[in-house]
Amino acid sequence: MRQKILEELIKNRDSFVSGNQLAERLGISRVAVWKHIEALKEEGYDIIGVSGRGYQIQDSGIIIPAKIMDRLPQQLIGTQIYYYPGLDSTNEALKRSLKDHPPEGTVYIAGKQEEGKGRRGRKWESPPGGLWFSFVLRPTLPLTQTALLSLVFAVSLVKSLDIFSDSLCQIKWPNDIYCQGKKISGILLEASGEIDSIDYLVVGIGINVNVRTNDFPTAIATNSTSLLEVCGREIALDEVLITVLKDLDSYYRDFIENGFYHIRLEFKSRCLHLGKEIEMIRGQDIIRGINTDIDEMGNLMVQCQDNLVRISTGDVKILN
Ligand code: BT5
Repeated sequence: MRQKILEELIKNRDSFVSGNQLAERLGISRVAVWKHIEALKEEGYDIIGVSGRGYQIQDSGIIIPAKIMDRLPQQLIGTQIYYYPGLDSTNEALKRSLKDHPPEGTVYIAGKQEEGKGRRGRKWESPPGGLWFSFVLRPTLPLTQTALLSLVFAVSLVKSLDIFSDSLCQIKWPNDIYCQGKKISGILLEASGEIDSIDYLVVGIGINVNVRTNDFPTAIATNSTSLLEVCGREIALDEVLITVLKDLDSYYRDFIENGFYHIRLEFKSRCLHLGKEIEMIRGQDIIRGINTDIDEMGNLMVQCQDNLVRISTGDVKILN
């Protein structure tokens, strides 16, 4: 019933809906309507109530899981979808839920995150208007193969975002998505288990959809963009989500069935710095050279003065 009230409020988001109207449409008492509205507010939905006029929902970017799941029949990724108006981090919330054994492919989405996480303890800005979500997989692959998934999902994301952005997106190794030279999306993989088989993999994806990056701290704002900024108009969050989940599912299946071979070629064709001079920091060393290749294990190959260096982790800085 709570879901139905939410749907009514979203359908009529431009006006107020009175308690009487909701009660009549849904065949419940006004007191029951009031209780459900209070419960929705407690869950974090921004609903205002004005006496004599009724209720109005303030958030335009709400995702209705049932509608998304209807559009994704027989998909592994999106088998179950949960939407929360606000969370600390979808990765953290999904990891907390793992003790209840959610089905593989379960997705957690947040309207905003208070403690969105990047890699290596970095922070991820997650205001309302973006797509912030995580899903759980249990691949029966060794950890080395599982690590390739961050590149696989990056290829999947550029393909999805191309549909919505007016210019082609590119990948900064291993899995940052750039558009017009600025970061628009990032991926965070967290795995647990043994080296030869993992228990679970939580994949977190952040996409700046209807986000104004000027509101980010200056150091981040100068290097980030959003679909809103690239296209100059708002894009329906649920349409982006459906496209992204479909592509993630199909790339995941393709990788499990056919391996990394042709996905690697796609990655290379979309890589922002292949053939360019880059710099990486490894421990105390600075590695500087031409990025000549991405190998079949997903490593970055860098031709330094006299030797070819293989890099498996780190952040790329593009020199020219
Ligand atoms: C990433 O880390 O790019 C992974 C981001 C994953 C975020 C998703 S959202 C859903 C799920 N739940 C989570 O808590 N996280 C995942 P990294 O490569 O370390 O990039 C982090 C850096 O990107 C920061 O240090 C900033 O410089 C920059 N940054 C932060 N927020 C950004 C944003 N919204 N857009 C563009 N750049 C951002």
